[in-house]
Amino acid sequence: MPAYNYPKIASSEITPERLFLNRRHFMAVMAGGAAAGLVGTSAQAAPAPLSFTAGSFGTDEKKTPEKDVTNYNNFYEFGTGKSDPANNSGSFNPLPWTIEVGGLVAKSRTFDIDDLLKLPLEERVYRMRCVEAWSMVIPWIGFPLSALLDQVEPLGSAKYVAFETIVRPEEMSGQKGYFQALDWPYREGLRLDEARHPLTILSVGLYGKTLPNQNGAPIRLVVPWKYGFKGIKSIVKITLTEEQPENTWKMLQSSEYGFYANVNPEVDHPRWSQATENRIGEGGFFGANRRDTLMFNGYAEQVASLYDGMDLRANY
Ligand SMILES: Nc1nc2c(c(=O)[nH]1)N[C@H]1C(S)=C(S)[C@@H](COP(=O)(O)O)O[C@H]1N2
Ligand SMILES: [Mo]
Repeated sequence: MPAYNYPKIASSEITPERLFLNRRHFMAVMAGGAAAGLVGTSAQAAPAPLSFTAGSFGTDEKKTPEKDVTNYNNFYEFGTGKSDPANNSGSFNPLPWTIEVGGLVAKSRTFDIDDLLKLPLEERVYRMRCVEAWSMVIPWIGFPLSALLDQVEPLGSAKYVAFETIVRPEEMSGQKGYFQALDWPYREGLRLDEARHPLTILSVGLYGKTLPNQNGAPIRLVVPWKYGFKGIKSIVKITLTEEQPENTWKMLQSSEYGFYANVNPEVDHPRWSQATENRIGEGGFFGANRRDTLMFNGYAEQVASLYDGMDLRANY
């Protein structure tokens, strides 16, 4: 697949300072040009058509074109550049695939992706707002996370749900070599009531087909009222816990990224405003055409009550 060209935001604008003070990072940047040519491949199997019904909670805002949804990505396991995931994930094998679900549950169980694909699938057209202040509207296909949680029967002591991405350096170029951007596995977590909220889905597809590798094949989380980094990709493990789990971006820089990560235009990131966003495809990188960011990414009516009594200015 040819690399797509996008206006570049300097990485220093979006990534914690700490990364850029790291000598290993400079080495990786120097080596980047050569490496990109070696790992790029177009061997990826074509996403397959899925059957699904129209889901609830849709937005009728214009969908972001499929070529943008699948070529402008964050998936650091394949590199830190926006076109790295599309260019470097061609030899990643999302099948066969299993997800181990355990921890504080009555019936721990390993699910096969083939069985999950047999659940009733719905299309959910959701806004997605990245913490870097760009956004998209994406027609996901998936099922409510609660449908999977019901099958394992969480115990009364379970308060949180923790997620992990696969670690497979042989197929994930960002997980091998001298510079590695994050501590693997990529980790995320939700409070159990957030996880059970009907807006929260496990997605297995987009634009009518199974997920492309770069979007988190074969299964990823989508939580539309939170910043995009909560939407952990290529999940292999789900654990119900009593304590609040760790999450990757908070672990890397807790002064900039939190656990809740609810989209909130009134709480700026320490290094940039969260009041507005660039809807990809609308030319809003440099001031003109920027959209106002909505409280809870426009899903306040559905989710605000989850946070009654919490200080929303502090819960990033
Ligand atoms: N495993 C993993 N999941 C991840 C990421 C990542 O680097 N690794 N990036 C996150 C971020 S920051 C965003 S904005 C979304 C992007 O999803 P998309 O590329 O499908 O639009 O994936 C999230 N999930
Ligand atoms: Mo993001």
